[in-house]
Amino acid sequence: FSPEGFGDPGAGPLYLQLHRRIADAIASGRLRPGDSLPPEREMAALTGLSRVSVRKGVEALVASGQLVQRRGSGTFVAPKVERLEQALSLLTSFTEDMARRGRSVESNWISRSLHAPAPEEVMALGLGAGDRVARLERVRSSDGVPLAIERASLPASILPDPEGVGRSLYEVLEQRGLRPVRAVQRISAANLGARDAELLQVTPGVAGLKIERVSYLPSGKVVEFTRSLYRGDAYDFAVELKLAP
Ligand code: 16G
Repeated sequence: FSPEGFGDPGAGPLYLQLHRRIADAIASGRLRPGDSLPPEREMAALTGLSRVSVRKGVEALVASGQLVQRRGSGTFVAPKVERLEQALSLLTSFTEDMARRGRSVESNWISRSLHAPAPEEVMALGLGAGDRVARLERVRSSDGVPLAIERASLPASILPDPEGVGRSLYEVLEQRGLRPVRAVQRISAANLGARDAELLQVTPGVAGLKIERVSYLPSGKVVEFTRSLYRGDAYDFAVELKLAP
């Protein structure tokens, strides 16, 4: 960051010039994913621009996803996220999806324990009076990049020991002969709130995909009711369509 070159008549508004300069530095690799940017005040002093121009330039790069702002810790070059194409017609687990792509899987547990069910869990899981629910909450990452937050609820009759789930929920269900064979999934748009954005290491307010999956045993019994938030900048969901009869 230096004052040279700013203010060229004809080069457009100052904030756009800063925007271009940072975007060029990212494109050329001079600024790398994860690098931190100086605080606004310092950038203003280094470039001779006003703090308002610096803020506007940085905000535009945050909005386009090139920079990420994290509460309390500053502004960083966004990690490089490779978009993943995910088939919508196959009932697979996160662990299987990543293994098939030859990618690593990391799960950061937020919680896994038994609870009295909330009304929507009673409805979705078809629970009776006094039934308990196992809740698994985790951030799913691959190759070091957080991709989704998953909040799964299962009847305690299916998963009485949520602490026993290590790497893969579906692996545990499979071992017990309780692997789901059918699921209904709903996808909708969501802007990520402050806490979820922090867990996914993105800027609060960016677009995410809310996915609800209810999966079933061959008997028709519900196995899981999972609410997930997937990063909008990391996933493309694809499905094959056939001619309507
Ligand atoms: C997938 C499922 C989720 C399931 C999980 C099990 C979606 C949107 N969600 O992420 O419902 O609980 O896989 O994964 O696809 P695991 O066996 O790796 O724990």
